[in-house]
Amino acid sequence: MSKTVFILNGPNLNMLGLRQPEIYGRETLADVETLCHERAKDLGLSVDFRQSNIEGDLITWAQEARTKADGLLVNAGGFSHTSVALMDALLACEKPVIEVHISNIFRREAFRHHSYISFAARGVICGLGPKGYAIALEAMADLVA
Ligand code: CA2
Repeated sequence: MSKTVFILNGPNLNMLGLRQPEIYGRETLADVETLCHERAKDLGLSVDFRQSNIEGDLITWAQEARTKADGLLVNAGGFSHTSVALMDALLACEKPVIEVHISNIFRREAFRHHSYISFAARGVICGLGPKGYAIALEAMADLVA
């Protein structure tokens, strides 16, 4: 049985590729999903790729991961910098979490430099664009093996 990785994307990531290409590039979230499925296939992983603009959805999915996933990749978008509740849910799910950001949050505004998600994460990848998701999947393959 292949291991399942939830890939959870937070608010505004559905806008990828449609606006602010100077920060987030030209690839859409659908492109990122395709990249993840391709890389997951090579690694023998199964991917469940989701996006929501609603904090409660992300929390519910983190809770669902406790029984339905072996690991999680999380780009919580703006909730990374605000959500103690999502951090708590990720800690409670007791699965390895890797945090991903498309942009380099440390080269941006000071309020983006802190992420609550990092406290629940085994590792953090940022600034490498959509490729960061593929690299995170590679690391996750080792964590769930
Ligand atoms: O760099 C990342 O992946 C972020 O998680 C993206 C979030 C931002 O709040 C984080 O600080 C860093 C924003 C999601 C994307 O928002 C867009 C808005 C308009 C057009 C395209 C994307």
